[in-house]
Amino acid sequence: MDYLLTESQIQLRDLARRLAREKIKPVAAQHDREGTFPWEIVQEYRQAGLFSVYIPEEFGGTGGGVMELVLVTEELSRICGGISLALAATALGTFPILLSGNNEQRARYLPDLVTGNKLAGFGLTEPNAGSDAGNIRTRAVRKGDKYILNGTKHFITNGSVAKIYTIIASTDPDRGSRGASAFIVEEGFPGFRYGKIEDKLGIRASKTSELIFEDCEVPVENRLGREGEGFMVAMRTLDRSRPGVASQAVGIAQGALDLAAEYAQKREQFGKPISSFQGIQFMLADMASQVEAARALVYAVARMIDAGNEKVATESSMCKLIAADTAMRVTTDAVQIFGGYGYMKDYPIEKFMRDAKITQIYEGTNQILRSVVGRHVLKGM
Ligand code: COS
Repeated sequence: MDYLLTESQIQLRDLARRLAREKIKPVAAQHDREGTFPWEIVQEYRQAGLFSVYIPEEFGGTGGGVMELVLVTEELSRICGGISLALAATALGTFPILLSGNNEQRARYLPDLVTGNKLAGFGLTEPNAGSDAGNIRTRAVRKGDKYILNGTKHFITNGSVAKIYTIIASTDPDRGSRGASAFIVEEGFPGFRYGKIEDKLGIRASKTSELIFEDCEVPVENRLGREGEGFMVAMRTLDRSRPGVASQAVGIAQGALDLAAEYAQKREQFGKPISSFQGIQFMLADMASQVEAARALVYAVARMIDAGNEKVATESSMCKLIAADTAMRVTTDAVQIFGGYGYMKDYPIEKFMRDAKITQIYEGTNQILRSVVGRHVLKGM
């Protein structure tokens, strides 16, 4: 489908596509198997300037927006949904600084993020505050010119490989979500350490860890926005990052479709390629149509955000849930087309199904996103 991309968007998409095929494809299976972090690919992202694509020119970026980020994330995820995350999760950790940082904070942190010299992460989730993001227990108590943080964040993408984290902590527990505040925390701040590194079903080339704060000292000037604005910082961030997850899902689905279509033409049964059977053709047709529908919605929402719309929670939730459900369905069907071989680790397709699953879970489970959309629908009535 022709999405009327600009010349520079086409060039960017093609650059990411080439990088993914030439650099990521040869190492994806090994990183997945061994659960290792792809530093050599991060270096490729840096050299290609991919960390800068969604950052405005005034902060050293190339002036693109969410649309550029989704184009790149989709192409990288088409080859490996895990390796794409070093970049996509850095964007998630950078959005709060872009959206809510003051001039001094932006000047201090963005130069290392725009080049990818440092990776970023976003610390909202806790063991008892996942979907119920307003229920965070990590405390931040002001003492003079510092805040003292205590608590544990978990399931943090880029945890242990990022150097800069946006952390949501409560400065006033009595006020619930209105008592949350956001802080920029650097690796190396006293009292901050990493805990458990997770062993995951999919996206195994991405690191996911606990962040532990024990009397962690954070300078007051690292608070993002005012006290009590942390929940809003988190929600505004997620509104802009969910299309990124959606594009990861579209990429994974497209990658699985590519492999299934290729395999169907090679695999022979009953003396013919299985692609000659209508049963398989119908499956491929449904998969391709669903991927295209999801992509169209993701691009529309990305463009809506880039055009400056502030109220995008509903649309951003819609595109993430549609794309993630599409990825799960399409990758499952792709495994089906591979038959028994699809179930074996000797073939690359089962990884796509494992990688797809997380897109229905993180940055808002698809159930939470349905309740965001549902509330909007009911309000309209
Ligand atoms: N943009 C701006 N403001 C928002 C917002 C958004 N997208 N969503 C909520 N808010 C505001 C509300 O307007 C409300 O403000 P007031 O207190 O001034 O009225 C406040 O935030 C609290 O909102 P609400 O009452 O809707 O909060 P709930 O606790 O009921 O839940 C959900 C909100 C469920 C939507 C939120 O907790 C959520 O998104 N959870 C999923 C979190 C998530 O994605 N976790 C994954 C880990 S992060 S990688």
